[in-house]
Amino acid sequence: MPIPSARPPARRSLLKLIASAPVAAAVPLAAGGPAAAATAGIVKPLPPGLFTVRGTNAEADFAAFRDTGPLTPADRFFVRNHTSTPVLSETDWTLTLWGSGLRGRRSVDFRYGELRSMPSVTRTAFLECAGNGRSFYASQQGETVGGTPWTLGAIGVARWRGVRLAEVLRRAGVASDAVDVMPRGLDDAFVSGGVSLGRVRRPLPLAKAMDDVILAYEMNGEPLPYDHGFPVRVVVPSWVGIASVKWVGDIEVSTAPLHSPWNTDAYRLFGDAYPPGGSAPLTRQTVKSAFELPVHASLAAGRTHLLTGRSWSGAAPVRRVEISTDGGARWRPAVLRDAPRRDGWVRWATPWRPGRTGDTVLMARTTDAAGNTQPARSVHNSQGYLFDAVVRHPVTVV
Ligand SMILES: Nc1nc2c(c(=O)[nH]1)N[C@H]1C(S)=C(S)[C@@H](COP(=O)(O)O)O[C@H]1N2
Ligand SMILES: [Mo]
Repeated sequence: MPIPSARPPARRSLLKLIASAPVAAAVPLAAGGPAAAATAGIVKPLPPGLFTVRGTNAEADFAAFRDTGPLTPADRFFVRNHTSTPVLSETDWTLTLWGSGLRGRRSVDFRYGELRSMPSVTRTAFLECAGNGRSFYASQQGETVGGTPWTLGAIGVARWRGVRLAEVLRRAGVASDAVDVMPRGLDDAFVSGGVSLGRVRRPLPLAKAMDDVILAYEMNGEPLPYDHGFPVRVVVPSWVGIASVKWVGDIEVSTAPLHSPWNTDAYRLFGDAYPPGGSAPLTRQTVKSAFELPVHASLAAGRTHLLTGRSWSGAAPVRRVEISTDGGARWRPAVLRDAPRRDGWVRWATPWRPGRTGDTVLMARTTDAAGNTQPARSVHNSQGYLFDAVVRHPVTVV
């Protein structure tokens, strides 16, 4: 079997080897076990009740968040992989900072142990794919968009611990005229339409890098799982998930603006409402809400049900959540069960006692403290990013 010569064994994904083995040699395993995971290039089990596999990615089942607390357990956290999860070793790992934006242009290496011994920060923040909710452009607005057709499960909230990127940049000798940094992952190069775009990398303005960005080595008090970036990933609070580069191996620091396919052709808004070259590169996530209830759930008439869900926004803490149980004719406030926080989500609830049997549509509409309210319709963009409209959640009263 061909083994990529540029990669030492520690960097090679075991799963890729399994995935590329002849079918006849595959050992049958129960659904959700390693065999199911290997199909998607994801290490952790993906039980069907908790995940939907979408190509190389796994969407979390939002209804199943009902029995989780404010943090999303790592085994329930969505996975978005451009290729597949590399199984890396922390002892072989090095982070290299390099580029014109370092004083003297000399590159500086950091080992895992060095990062671990530096002052740490801990911060709770959601991580959400820019394409979360993308499928509703088609199903709800009748519009064509490209990309993974996520429903609302491409989000999770974790408590990240690591080192401030600002601290690492400072120790590496960031120059006063540096403007951009570009972290790059150690996963395989991403090939799109037969063309290699290179390894996943996305520029970040120095101002954001120096603000609240973390080089995280822990998720919810445990070392990062392989699928979420072990040994170290970038976490860029409130921004589109692509900014939070997993398995980071090097960071270019530059005195000139940086570009990659992930801030030029992708992760900008293109379409009738946008300039020909597209919008500026995406930064913050938009405002959203989701019910913790299966789509097309059956609910008994004449009984009181506790409808629950979660709301979040990349712009500001959540201020208000309104619920409609009649397809948007009337709205009432939901009770917020968490103190709204920046970069987090709030759990909410409202009792509902349906009278009449038949189909109806539940809706949740969130407003954040910056005054952003979920609109009835999202403005179309060809890659289906940043869906923010109120989602129609069909249920049947029986
Ligand atoms: N190296 C690398 N980093 C990456 C990606 C990737 O494929 N490779 N995917 C990005 C995207 S698009 C998202 S939404 C998040 C997903 O993080 P998660 O898989 O830990 O949920 O990681 C980002 N970082
Ligand atoms: Mo993403």
